[in-house]
Amino acid sequence: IAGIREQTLVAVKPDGVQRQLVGEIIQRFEKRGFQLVGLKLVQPSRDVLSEHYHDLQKKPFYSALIQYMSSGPIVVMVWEGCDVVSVSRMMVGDTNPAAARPGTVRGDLCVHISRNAIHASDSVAVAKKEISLWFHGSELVEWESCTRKNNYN
Ligand code: DGI
Repeated sequence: IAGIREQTLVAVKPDGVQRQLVGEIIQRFEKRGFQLVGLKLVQPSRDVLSEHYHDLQKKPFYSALIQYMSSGPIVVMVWEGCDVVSVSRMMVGDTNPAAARPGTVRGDLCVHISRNAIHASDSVAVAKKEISLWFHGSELVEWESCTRKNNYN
């Protein structure tokens, strides 16, 4: 079986929650065949957000980004499956929704880079860091999917 089983962090951003896209986004990951192992609705603190977006600190849009990301609840999730990190990035689409292909979350559901609805970790190493930033180990659930043997998810 090709592909390495990985975990990644996916978040529905405040605009996605406000626009009632949580169900649609979860459904895309479920239907693709990934397994949900962590899920919660949180009002993110600026401290956690500044850690999460540490690498963007010097960008001109940084303070607006933190302002927007702390403007309301977000849904954070951990998804598991073969190559889930790179496949999630493909499913999410280009950072700028105007450049995101139809069929991707951003290409189907948003229009502006400052309100792009969803986050997904961009590498396996970053995914590990982001999962431990947003979740306690005890919040992740190991469970056996009854479909797994059949569709290799
Ligand atoms: O991993 P991504 O979310 O696709 O992109 P990223 O890690 O480069 O940037 C994180 C978020 O910062 C992105 O989802 C939206 C915001 N952002 C990135 N570039 C710009 C931006 N926001 C504005 N307003 N302008 C930008 O050029």
